[in-house]
Amino acid sequence: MKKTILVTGATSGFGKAIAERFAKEGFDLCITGRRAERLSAMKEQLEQQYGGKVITLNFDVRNSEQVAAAMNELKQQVNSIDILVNNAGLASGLSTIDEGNLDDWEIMIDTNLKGLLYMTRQVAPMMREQTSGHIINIGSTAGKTVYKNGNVYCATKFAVDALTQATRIDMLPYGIKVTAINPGMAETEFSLVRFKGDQERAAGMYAGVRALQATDIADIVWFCASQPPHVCINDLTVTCLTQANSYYNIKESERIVK
Ligand code: NDP
Ligand code: 8X3
Repeated sequence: MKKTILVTGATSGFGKAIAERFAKEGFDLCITGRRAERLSAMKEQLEQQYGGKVITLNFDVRNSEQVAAAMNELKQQVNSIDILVNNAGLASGLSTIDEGNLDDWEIMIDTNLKGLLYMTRQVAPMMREQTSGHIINIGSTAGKTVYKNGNVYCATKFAVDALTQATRIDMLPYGIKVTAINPGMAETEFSLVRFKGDQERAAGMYAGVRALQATDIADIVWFCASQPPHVCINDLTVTCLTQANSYYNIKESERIVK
């Protein structure tokens, strides 16, 4: 029987690349996001290209009622959810704690932390009933090492790390795998969102750097999901070659090459 993967935040970046990768591997997909037109375009393209079923669910992960309604709708359409990728997330702004914007803080906490919780709360009982499944949380190097001005974003990703560990313990009796993938700097719409549409500032983040690409992360998610049944990758941190952690990184031109 075909397997189903549910990917949150599939309209862009990692989520989109993960959805495409798993469609190619023969999975049925459930893809979510707020931008409905992008979801529809992906459904049309991926169903045509790979032949699997693509269900689109258009909701905001910050809204627990919308999450519950969407998951109830999904339960009518699929027999099981084999993999949940909690990917939807964002950084909003970059400033010191004393000058932080409260709206930015709410958005990041509500999306990265509460959104992930709402999704997990809906899907984990289904996986418990199945006594199988895999929850993959997209954390960050920002959840391993804090950096200047990253305060609240880092805190949400430290929380993702803690919740991944806790969920793994809670799901242990049911044969459910729980994995965190923690990418470093990657070229997606992330910086455009963080800097609220400032294209020049966003592009500056990746200037002179060969940053991770969304497809790199999709390959890693596939690697984690395609291990034998007895193997669970707990935690995987990945950066581009010129980044040591979320604090130390150099430009490509600073790399010593012979
Ligand atoms: P993108 O901005 O390219 O993608 C973010 C996705 O999240 C979009 O599909 C967006 O969909 C969705 N999303 C955001 N807010 C909501 C919401 N309230 N409800 C539903 N969906 C939402 O960024 P990335 O692909 O880079 O980010 C994906 C994840 O990876 C995030 O959790 C991010 O923190 C993490 N990450 C990113 C890194 C990077 O450098 N790029 C590095 C490490 C981790 P829509 O707007 O349509 O709702
Ligand atoms: C995204 C990577 O370094 O901008 O999580 O926080 S970073």
